[in-house]
Amino acid sequence: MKIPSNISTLIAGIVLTLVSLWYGQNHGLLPVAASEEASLVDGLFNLMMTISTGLFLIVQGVIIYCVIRFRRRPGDMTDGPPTHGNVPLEILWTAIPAIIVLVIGVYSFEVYNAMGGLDPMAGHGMQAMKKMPGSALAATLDSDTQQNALGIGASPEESSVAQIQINVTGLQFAWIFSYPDSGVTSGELHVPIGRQVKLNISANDVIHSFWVPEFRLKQDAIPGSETQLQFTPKVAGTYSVICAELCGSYHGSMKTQVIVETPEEFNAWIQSQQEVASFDNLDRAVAVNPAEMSTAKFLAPYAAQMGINSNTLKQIHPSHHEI
Ligand SMILES: [Cu+2]
Repeated sequence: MKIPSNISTLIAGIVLTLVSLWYGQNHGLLPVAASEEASLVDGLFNLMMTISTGLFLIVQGVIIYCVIRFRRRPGDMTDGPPTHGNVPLEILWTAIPAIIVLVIGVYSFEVYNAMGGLDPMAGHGMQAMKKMPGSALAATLDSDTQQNALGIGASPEESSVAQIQINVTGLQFAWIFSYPDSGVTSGELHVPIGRQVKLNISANDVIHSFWVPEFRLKQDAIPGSETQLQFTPKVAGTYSVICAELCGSYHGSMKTQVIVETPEEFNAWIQSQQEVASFDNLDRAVAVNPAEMSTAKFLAPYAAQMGINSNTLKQIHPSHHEI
């Protein structure tokens, strides 16, 4: 039985669409989506994956079909027919990519907007910035203040309800996290599930970039200027914090962990860190006066515990931790 070619084209089109739609959702290329914001990025990525799969199958399918269908038969020494372009075809294959690019452009714009990227300076004036010579922009740390730095990761409405603020410092070659609410300083980042986290990111030396693939979020750490990143952790686990900006010879080792845990585990961790700190301070108070020590010297005993070497510590800006 001979199937009419328009019906087989239709069937091929349906199969191609179904395969593309399925693969767009099941490519398995992304790590676990551990923040609320990750699904926005994944939606965009999945759409691009769907379109790419369809295009790949069309292009490869046509090539394979033509190679077989129009192959040279034995004894055939003739030339192919002379073809001088095809205007409808030209219009079609210009219009389709144009539409695809437009759709992806509008969609990614929407995702960026939903994450607050279009209005990073939302709701604040320049007077909120206190610029200090030679140091990072002084961050206003109370939770009710408006954003005063470039940021992404939450819509402007959400940004006023940031629940946990954490100061992140990037330096060659480590990340340091401090929790202004509890006075805890750590070399690894702990965040509780379901609460909005706001990172105030700065750098002491060169440009670094704070990146957690599982959160689908990345933000530069810039010396002399503060940036922000907001997200709501969703899935418990231990993920990598990676420096995504070539920052020197040991850039590749500038890694630490972010631990997403239940609020109870998070509180227990904060408490354990406070106990360690107060115990050490007590010990130290008998021997030396911390106020007379440099930041690097003062932090040295904690360094081993946090996995930071002494060279790294020396680079900590002395004014930075006095908030
Ligand atoms: Cu770095």
